[in-house]
Amino acid sequence: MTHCILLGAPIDEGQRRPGCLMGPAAYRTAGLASTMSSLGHTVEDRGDVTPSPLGDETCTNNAVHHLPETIAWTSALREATQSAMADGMPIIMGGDHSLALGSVAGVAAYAASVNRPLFVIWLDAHSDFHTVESTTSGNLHGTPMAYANGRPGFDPFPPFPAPVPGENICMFGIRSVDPAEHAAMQESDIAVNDMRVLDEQGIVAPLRAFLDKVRAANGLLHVSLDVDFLDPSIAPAVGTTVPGGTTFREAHLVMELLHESQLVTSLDLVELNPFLDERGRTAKLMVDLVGSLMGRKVFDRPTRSY
Ligand code: B3U
Ligand code: MN
Ligand code: MN
Repeated sequence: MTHCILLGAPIDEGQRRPGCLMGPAAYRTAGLASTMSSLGHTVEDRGDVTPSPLGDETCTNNAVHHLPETIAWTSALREATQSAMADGMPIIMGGDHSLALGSVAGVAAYAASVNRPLFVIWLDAHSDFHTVESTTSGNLHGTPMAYANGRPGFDPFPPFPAPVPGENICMFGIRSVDPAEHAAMQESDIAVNDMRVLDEQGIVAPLRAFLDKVRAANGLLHVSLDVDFLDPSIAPAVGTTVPGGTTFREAHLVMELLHESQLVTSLDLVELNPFLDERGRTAKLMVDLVGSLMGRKVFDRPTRSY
């Protein structure tokens, strides 16, 4: 039984397509809380986080937009996530992926305070490995993984509390990487499981290998689930659709394996844009995936010893 703490992060400013700010309401409407309580968990909805007061930060990259707003969200979410970690499993309902600048910072600060290493699984079509300096779109939702990894190029932001080393980061579903991200990732130890890897090896082997590492290190595990990890044919409610994403069955399998591992300690749900949805189907699919992550299954399987 897990104590699940819902935090709403109605953020739109990390990209240019309005609508992600309706995400938390859509998750509540689609029954996220009742899904978890029906699986025997306790649920506490702490409502929507309020951004910290706006600063006047600037940067030299003219493409970047909503920098002070994003920094204000980052500091509020960092605090809210760090304190939720002490009480249970935070589930941050976005909101675009810029919310992970704050959520992962909060989890990292907590991990450092309890002296445990942090591991991150990034489920996304994109690597989100830009810095404030390298982004050409100026959309800061393309930067949180680089911030968490401690890359330079985030001067206007508070320093990341305890950077996550590349070998503690594992990405799945990747199929859209910009040249600057590509160059930086070549230099890092991040396990990048792009769609080619998933097509060739399946999702199970690389995921189990990473979970084995987390378990061996007694790590905390943060999962960041971007709607565009999924194929747009099953999850249309996202601003940046990229064809060739994971299937319904692959996505549920990832969630089931994550549940079986009992390692996940925090979760982001990001990039849902309910304005682009078809009768709530993407919101419902995301809630169903959380159901699998939290233990919904048809039959019990013998527990795998890691
Ligand atoms: N890498 C591109 C595209 C992108 C990143 N994240 C999303 N899209 N959702 C950029 O704008 O940084
Ligand atoms: Mn993303
Ligand atoms: Mn994405």
